Amino acid sequence: MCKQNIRKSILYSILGMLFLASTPAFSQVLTITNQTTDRTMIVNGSTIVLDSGMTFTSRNGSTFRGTIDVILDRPGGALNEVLTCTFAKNGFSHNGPRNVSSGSTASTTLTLTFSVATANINVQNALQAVTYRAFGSSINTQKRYIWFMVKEDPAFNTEAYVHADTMTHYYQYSGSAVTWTTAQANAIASYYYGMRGYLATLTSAGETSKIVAINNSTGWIGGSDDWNGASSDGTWKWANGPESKAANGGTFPRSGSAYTLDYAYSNWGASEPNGATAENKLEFLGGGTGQWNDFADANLLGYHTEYGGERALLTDKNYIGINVFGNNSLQPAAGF
Ligand SMILES: [Ca+2]
Ligand SMILES: [Ca+2]
Ligand SMILES: [Ca+2]
Repeated sequence: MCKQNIRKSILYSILGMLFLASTPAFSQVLTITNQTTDRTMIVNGSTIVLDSGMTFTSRNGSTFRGTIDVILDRPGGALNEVLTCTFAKNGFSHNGPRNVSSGSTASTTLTLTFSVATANINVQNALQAVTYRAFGSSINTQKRYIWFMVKEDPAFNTEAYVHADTMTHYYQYSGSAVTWTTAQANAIASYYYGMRGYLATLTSAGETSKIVAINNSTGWIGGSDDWNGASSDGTWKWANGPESKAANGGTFPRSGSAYTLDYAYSNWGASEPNGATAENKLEFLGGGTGQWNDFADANLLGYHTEYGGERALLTDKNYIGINVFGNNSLQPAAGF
């Protein structure tokens, strides 16, 4: 190796190390201290702060740009409810107060917008200043759920990808070698930024390029053609994620001609799929252009998890619960 090539290879190793060092871990960025203890709202009583202990750390560890949705799920009833935020700072805005009128079962979203790179402490202060109040003439004690979904501006975070649904999606690779079925169970059991995980669903060349750029490793993704046993062989669907809820269950090429396609995009390798009923799960082939292979479920591979388009589940406890009580009757006695 000549001197120049040695220098080059050292440079590449340093760049490689920098790249690895700059890939943030998928630790939760937003913690809710009140997530295991439901809050209490006395109808017509004082406004409550949702969580004065909430913490926030962005993926880069110091600053954040983007939006955070605070979503109130409402069971209806004769109450008016308001979400808003009392924090103010240049570069920060929100669409509050968000009012839900009496009788409506619609959920409502307070969106906190950080239009410039903002120090994490200010984002945290804004989250700690989100308030809730219920008022009206009657009581609906069904629990309210307030969810948080963080959407980083993709121009600020090159890892994020703006999906066709206009949401920012994130992709995480796990190197632990498991079957497709285990990989899917693991993906669905994970959540991030308030979003449910699922085995990646790749519906455009742009989305494929994003995974290739982030982590071009061989692994399971979310397609399957045995969703109805052997009788569905040859008809491929996205088996999880928002795509699986499309009109035809998430069909993509090559699917049988009897099926209408939900998604036009596919990225099969040459002569794939070739496994008939012996290969019914979708493998992303690393190191190249992200082509696909149909492969048997029992093969042990890493897997690509995607987050975006689906909210975290109740079991994730990624919410604040609020119990609404009447002024005199249903609230717990002092000391409880
Ligand atoms: Ca996707
Ligand atoms: Ca098959
Ligand atoms: Ca194959």
